[in-house]
Amino acid sequence: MDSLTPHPDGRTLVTESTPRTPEAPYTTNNAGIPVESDEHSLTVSPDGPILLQDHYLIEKMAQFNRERVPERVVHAKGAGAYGFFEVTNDVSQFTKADLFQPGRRTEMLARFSTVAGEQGSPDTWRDPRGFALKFYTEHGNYDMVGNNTPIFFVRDPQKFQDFIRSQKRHPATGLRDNEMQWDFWTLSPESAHMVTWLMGDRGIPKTYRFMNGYSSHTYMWVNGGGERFWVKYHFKTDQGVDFLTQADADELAGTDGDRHRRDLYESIASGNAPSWTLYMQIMPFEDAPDYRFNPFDLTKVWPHGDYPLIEVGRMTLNRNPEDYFIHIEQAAFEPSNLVPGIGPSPDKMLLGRLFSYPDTHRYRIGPNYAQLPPNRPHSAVSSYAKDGPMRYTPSSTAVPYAPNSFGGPAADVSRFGEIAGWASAGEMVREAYRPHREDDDWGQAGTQVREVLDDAARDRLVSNVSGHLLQGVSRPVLDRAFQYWRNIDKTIGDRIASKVNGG
Ligand code: HDE
Repeated sequence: MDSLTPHPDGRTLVTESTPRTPEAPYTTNNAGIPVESDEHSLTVSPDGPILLQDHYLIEKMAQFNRERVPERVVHAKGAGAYGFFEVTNDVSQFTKADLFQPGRRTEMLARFSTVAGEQGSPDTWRDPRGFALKFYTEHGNYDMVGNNTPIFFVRDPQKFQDFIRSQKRHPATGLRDNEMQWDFWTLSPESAHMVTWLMGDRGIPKTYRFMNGYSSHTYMWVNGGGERFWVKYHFKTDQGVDFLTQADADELAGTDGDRHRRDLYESIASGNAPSWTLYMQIMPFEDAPDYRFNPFDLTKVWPHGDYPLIEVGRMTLNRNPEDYFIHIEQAAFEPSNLVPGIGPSPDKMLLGRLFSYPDTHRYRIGPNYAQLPPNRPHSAVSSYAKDGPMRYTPSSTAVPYAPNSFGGPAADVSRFGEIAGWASAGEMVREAYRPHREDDDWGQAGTQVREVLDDAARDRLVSNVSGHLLQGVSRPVLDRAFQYWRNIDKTIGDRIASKVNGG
C-alpha cells in the first residue's frame, strides 16, 4: 500500500507507513482484537484531543511501563543458550543420577554471567563468571549453578551479602569503589585464594566459550547401592582457556560492551557450537574427616594429585533462545534442584544457597516461575502446588491434599531411595569451621602464584593488582593490601608495593 497519500488540498497526508505484505499478520491488541492503526491515536478530528476510549493506546503505554522484572541482584548481565549433555564414560558406580547413566543424552540450558555489574554493564569487566546449568532430566530439573572459578571469596553465607555490597556501588557516590573492595578483602583473609584467581588471567575470559566452569562446592553423589561419595565438578572448555588483558578488556568495555553475549549467540548461529567436557573429582565418603584440607571449605581446592579428574561426558550448546527475555532473563537456576543420586554437602555456603535462589525467583518472577518455558521440567510434574499469580497449568491431582483416597500423587521412597544426607551432632554455635591439618588462608593462594602461574602470568597479576590499587585505594587499606599479598607470596607482595609506591 502506498505510504504517502496526497491530501485533496495538496498537503501530503501520511497514513500507515508499515508496508503491508499479503502474508504478514495483521496487528491486534493483547486480546487478539484487530486494531485500526499502528500509528495514530484516536482523536476528535485529526487535530483534536485524544479520547480516553482509545483502549489500544492505553494498553500500549501501560504494557510498556510494566516490561521490566527486577534484574538479578547479582549476575544481572549474562547470556545463555540451549544444548545437550551426553555421557561418555560410565560413572554409575558413583551415582544413580539419571543424566549420568551410560548412553544418556539430556537436554539442557546454560547461562553465563558476570557478577557485580548491572544488566547494562560491560561483559569484559574483571569479575568471576557465572556458569549456571539446568539439565531437564527424566527425574526433574537438575541445576548445577557454578562459576568459572573452583573456589569463592568467603566460606560462610553470613558474609556473602556484605562481600557483594563491597563489590558494588558506594552508597554516597553511586560509584564502584576499589577501596571498598580492598577494605573487605584485606579484612577477610579467607578471600586470598579467590582474589588471586580474580586478579589473574581467569578474571577476564576472552569470551564465555573460552572459560571453564566449576561446581566450586563439594556435592554428594549416591550410587544405586546407597553408597555415598563427595564430588567436585570441572567443566573444561573444549575451546581452550583464553583471556583478555586488562588493556584489551578496557578497550572492549567501551567499544563492544556486549562482546561476550554477541560471541556466544553468533558462534551458535553460525553452527560453531561450543562444548565443555565434564570431569569429576570423587572422594570416598570416609576420607572427608581426615583429609588435609577441609573438603567442604569453599575457599579451598582439592589438589588433583589427591583426587584425579574422571571424565563423565560433554555438554554442547547448539541452540540460541528465540526470545532472550522469555528464556534467559526469566531462567531460574537453583542449587536446590538436586535429583536422585545427587545431594548437598556440609559446605555452609551451599546450604545457604539452597534457600536463597528459590527466594529470589519468587520475588523476581513470581511464585509460579517453575511453569515458565525455560524452567518447566521435561518430565511429569505431579506436585500439590496450586493457584497463585500467573498459574496456568492445572494441578496434577483431583484433590489438593495428601493423603487422599482419590488417586492423588503419593511419595515413593522405594523408587528414589534414601535421603542424600550425613550424620551430624553437637551444640548450636556461631563459629568458623574447625581447621584441618593444612588449612590456612594463604597457602593455596601462594601455591597458585608460585606453581600454577608462569612468569608472564605473574607479571600480569602484579600489573592488574597495582593498577586496581592505584584507582582510589588509600592508606591504611593500601598498606593492608601490601601485607595481604606478602602473606600470599612475599616476592609478589613486594613487587606490588614497589609498583604502587612508584618504585
Ligand atoms: Fe549465587 N546467587 N549466591 N553464587 N549465583 C544468585 O540468584 C547466593 C554463589 C551464582 O544465571 C542469585 O537467581 C548466595 C557461589 C550464579 O541466573 C542469588 C551465595 C556461586 C548465579 C544468589 C551465593 C554462585 C547466581 C541472584 C552465598 C558459584 C546466576 C540471582 C551463600 C558456586 C544464575 C539469582 C543465573 C545468582 C545467592 C554465592 C553462582 C541472590 C546466598 C559460591 C552462576 O539468589
